[in-house]
Amino acid sequence: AAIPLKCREIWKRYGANEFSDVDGFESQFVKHVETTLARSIYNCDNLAAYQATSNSIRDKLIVHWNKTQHLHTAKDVKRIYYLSLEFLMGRALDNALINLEIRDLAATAVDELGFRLEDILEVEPDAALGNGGLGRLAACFIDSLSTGNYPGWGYGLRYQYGIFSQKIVDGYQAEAPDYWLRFSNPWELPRLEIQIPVDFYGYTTTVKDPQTGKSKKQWNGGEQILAVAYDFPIPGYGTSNVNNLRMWSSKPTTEFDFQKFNEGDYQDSLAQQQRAESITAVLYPNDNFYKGKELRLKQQYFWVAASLHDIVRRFIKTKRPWDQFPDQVAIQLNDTHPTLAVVELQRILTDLQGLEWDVAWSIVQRTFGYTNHTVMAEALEKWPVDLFGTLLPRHLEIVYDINLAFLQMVEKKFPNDRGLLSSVSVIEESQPKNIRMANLAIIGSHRVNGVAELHSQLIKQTIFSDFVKVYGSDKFTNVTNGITPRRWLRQANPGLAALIASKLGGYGYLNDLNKLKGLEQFVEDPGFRAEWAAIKTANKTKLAALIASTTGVTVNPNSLFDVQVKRIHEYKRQQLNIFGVIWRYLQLKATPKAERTTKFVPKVSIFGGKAAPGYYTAKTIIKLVNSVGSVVNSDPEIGDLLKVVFIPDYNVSKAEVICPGSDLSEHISTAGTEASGTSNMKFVLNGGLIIGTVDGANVEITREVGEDNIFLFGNLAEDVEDLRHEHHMGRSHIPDSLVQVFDAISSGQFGTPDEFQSLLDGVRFHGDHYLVSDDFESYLEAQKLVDEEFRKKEDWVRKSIISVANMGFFSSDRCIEEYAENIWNIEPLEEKV
Ligand code: F58
Repeated sequence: AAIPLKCREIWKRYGANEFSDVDGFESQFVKHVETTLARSIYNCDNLAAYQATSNSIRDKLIVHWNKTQHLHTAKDVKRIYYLSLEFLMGRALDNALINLEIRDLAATAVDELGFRLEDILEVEPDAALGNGGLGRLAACFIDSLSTGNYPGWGYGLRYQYGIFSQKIVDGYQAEAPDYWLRFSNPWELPRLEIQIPVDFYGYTTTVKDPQTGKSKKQWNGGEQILAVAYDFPIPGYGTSNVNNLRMWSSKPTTEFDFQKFNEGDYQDSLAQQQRAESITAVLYPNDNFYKGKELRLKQQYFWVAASLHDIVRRFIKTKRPWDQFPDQVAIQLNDTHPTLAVVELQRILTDLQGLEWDVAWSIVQRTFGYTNHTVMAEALEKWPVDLFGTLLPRHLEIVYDINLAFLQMVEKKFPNDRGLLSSVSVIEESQPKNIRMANLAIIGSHRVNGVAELHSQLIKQTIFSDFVKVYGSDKFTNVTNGITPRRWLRQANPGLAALIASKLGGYGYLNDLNKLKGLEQFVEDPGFRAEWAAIKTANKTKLAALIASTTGVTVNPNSLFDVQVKRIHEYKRQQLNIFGVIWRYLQLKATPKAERTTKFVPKVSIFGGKAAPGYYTAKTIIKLVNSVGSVVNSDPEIGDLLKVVFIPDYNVSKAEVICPGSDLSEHISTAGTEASGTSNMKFVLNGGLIIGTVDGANVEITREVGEDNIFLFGNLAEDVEDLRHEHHMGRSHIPDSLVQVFDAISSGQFGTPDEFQSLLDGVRFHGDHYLVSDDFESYLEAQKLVDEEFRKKEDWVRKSIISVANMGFFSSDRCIEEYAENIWNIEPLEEKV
């Protein structure tokens, strides 16, 4: 209000203008090449062209970003904050062009400037700040938050090194660092002025509050590190709404240890400073496995403290009373990684803002929601009490107080049930004692959700059953995962997206995915089916090129492309797949040449995925796949009938090529172990069929696409426990087919058998925990059916079309609507342009 009119006018006149046509883009591009990059027409390579393009698009995003943020503040709306330690974003440029609906414009412009958009897009490194499904889900969710016009922010860590890049050396996985920030990153806005101090270590004291005269606890931190904000604008599709993803980077404080300095220990005091930066240096590369490392706990608190500070500061600006906090703020915990936020908010409200314990606790519970992503015990986070208490002494006291109040409530409701108390307690009374983060997350949230129907049922029946007793089952709910159709259809598969658009009257289906249903009416149109099939063949040709360039193996795009790409894990059972491949190879060899083509469909078996660097068995599986590949691919008798490849360094941008190029994809986890899976959705949305177990979201995919359009096999989740018991009782039965496979491996047919022995022994002698032997025959049967169905080309295409037509449910837009309505209680707010 204090700004003079004249001044305002000038600002308005020159206020950021965004380009809206080819000329406008070109002028921005040239400006960025010449000034931002200090280059010229004579030395503008693809990298410079990528950077100039991205900077031009970024400028446009910033204009929208500012308007959106201003609108949200002006309307004083409730915001959702999505806390995720991983955001597996992949590339940003193509996605921004699509969401802003300026892809054609940009393609024309860069062409006129002497470049090809395809080449420019390939220069961008993936932002691979995640391990797998959990991190990619977070990325899909923020896309949908923006698209749905929800006022929402993501909070994460800006790791300098993302998930390692995978090399295959002599058939083995080798890890190389992923320094994705090698060139400056045009998609982030450094907010170097936003620096939040985060304390660690130290001790607590009891002090007298000068205002109330009451005594209260105080944390005297021992080490301070700064959190610096980097903002990533997230554009929605079909809206000018641009949300924010704020990523924290650690920096040393400017003060350093003068005592040390004075003692002449300048080097040491600097070294200590540099250690501050290590907090956000690297993403932990474990998937579905928990390891209690101090640096990991430091990462978690650093991120949580900075994010909550930011959220609370924003709330304080609204000048509302504290009890309205949950009306303005919803915080979703993506797994237990941010559970310290529960404790931190309670600390802020009581220690720093002086609220009564119970008042504060009610605010905390109404604010948080917790999403669980696994039932596997080895993936549940626990922190040793000592480690926790040393790093966060005040938080440990608060955890004990939270737990005490909770246990008193339980004791009152269920007197003398010691078993119940010890199972729901936040403290595991083990040696050493542990803090169970899932228990804390449940107690601190008003809602807990699983990520697919079966999974949400299972957590209620198994790991959280005692909490259902305590709270009743209404606290537990389901939100089945989804994926963004912008990236996973329009961006990954422009051909199919365009064909669909031509039938459904444009691209409106991309943010209203149930419209896909309209495709069903074209199933009996032979011309449409031919176009559909031609697009699949083109995508397979593209995948074949990726296979050739990364593995050196030439594959025939007319073969059945059978794909399993995901993190390598025993529960996901890549071993079942490769054993099946070996069986197929043995069968082929045993079949007279003349009969081979009538009995077997030519097939390419495609694998990809990273193993956690310390996961020996997973690494052995990779080696086995490569060993089988070397034998099979060079067997002159086999030719195109079977090829086996392992695509190195599977990541988001490779997935964008692989998903559209598959005929069949494998989602074959032991029933009850895969919480949801999301690549299953990506493959079907791109016209592939699934071979899978009755697990995770496969169940709902089957319901939507129909049983005839999916190849299900294997034992059910409800039988897993009994089957495992049988193995433990020594009553394992290895089917003859699997015995033959094991014999072939043991005979050295695929290289030195020693290194695979432990893999075979796991099935034969160590309880076959993942039930490979129990499901093997059923898997082979299902694969046989696949062969038969694939021969009926027209029917296969029909299945593909009907499946895609029924995938509307799996849009992440639908997930976000469900979270918004059932958990966050938040409304969309669309900016009127
Ligand atoms: C995955 N979890 C589930 N965890 O395995 C998958 O079924 C589900 O579809 C997906 O979440 C999304 O809900 C997963 O990816 C991790 O990678 C964690 C990383 C940090 C350590 C613990 C595992």
